[in-house]
Amino acid sequence: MKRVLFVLMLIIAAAFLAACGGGGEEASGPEPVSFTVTGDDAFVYDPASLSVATGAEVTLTFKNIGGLDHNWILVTEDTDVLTVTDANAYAGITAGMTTGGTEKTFTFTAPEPGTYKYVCTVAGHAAGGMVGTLTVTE
Ligand SMILES: [Cu+2]
Repeated sequence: MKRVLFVLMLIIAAAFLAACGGGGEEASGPEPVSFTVTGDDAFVYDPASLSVATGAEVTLTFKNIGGLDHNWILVTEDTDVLTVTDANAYAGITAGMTTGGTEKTFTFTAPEPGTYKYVCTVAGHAAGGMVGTLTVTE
């Protein structure tokens, strides 16, 4: 009888260890992502929409393929893009002013889930259509 109990305890212990060891493959968070967005003198961002999981580390390259200055700043969805300045960048997420033919690469952590906009703050550019959408998912 004692032996049966001992074997039973061994089986329970083995099952317990197996259950605990199984968690090793679990991801620790969302995968990091890299985006390249171009901006041009027709006031077009390409792509004009991006999607990323909240908490993901984002490496963004903003490539100014025009001749004018352009930039890429993140703002909340309800921001009036016609009056926005670099100082309004959500959580300081901005490429900064980027001269024609140059690019800037920077990283940020994807914010809380929701819809955000990215916009060029050079006078007249957002009005001309230089606005994109960043969707942050759960
Ligand atoms: Cu611009």
